[in-house]
Amino acid sequence: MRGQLILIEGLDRSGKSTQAGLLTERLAQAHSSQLYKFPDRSTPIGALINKYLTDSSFQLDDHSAHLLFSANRWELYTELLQALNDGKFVVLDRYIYSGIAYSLAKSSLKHASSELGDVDWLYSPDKGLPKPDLTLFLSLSIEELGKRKGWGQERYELEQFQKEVKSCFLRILDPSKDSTVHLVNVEGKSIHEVQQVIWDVVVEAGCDK
Ligand code: DGP
Ligand code: NA
Ligand code: NA
Repeated sequence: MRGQLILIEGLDRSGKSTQAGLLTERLAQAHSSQLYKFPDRSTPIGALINKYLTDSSFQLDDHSAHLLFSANRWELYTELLQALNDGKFVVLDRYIYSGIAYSLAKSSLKHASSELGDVDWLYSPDKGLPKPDLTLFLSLSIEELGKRKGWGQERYELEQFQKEVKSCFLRILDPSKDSTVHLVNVEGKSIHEVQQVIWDVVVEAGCDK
């Protein structure tokens, strides 16, 4: 039987990597589980993405960057699909919605996407990747994000840009249009409290079985 594919999305420093790790451990109590983090900086394309994120003097056209992040997901496609088909429960730390939201937040790509009819161009390179059975977006205020440790080290970690990314995420992740999407408000909550809320959503959706 195919395993479940559960995605945790959120802004930088929203705690999604911590929560994705904890969810993977929780699922491991009853199943074989595996965590994939995107971007995966350990691959050939991931190394280029890492350079783009950490070296501000390294320039890439926004369209090229968009395609590279998608190509990075395709690098792991065969392995990920195999894991699911083997019955593994797969947790994703970022995926296709980060791909759309971070690009849509750039004025250059807003224009490109509207020319081609809404966000078609932005979605197209990810078409064919397995769709998550459940997506959780960890939501919190930009003010709280700014106070968190390690903020401001990489390319996208600017308050104004994160604001824009947040509104793009909320535009493309609409629980009223897609029942697999859930918004989780993590404002002021401890790691343990957020973990519990996430687990409740996973159980409610039947994705623990
Ligand atoms: P992380 O390792 O999760 O902190 O992600 C690194 C940065 O890359 C973060 O600012 C979010 C951004 N990012 C993640 N996925 C994508 C993507 O598919 N496209 C773009 N443009 N940015 C992404
Ligand atoms: Na980051
Ligand atoms: Na992270």
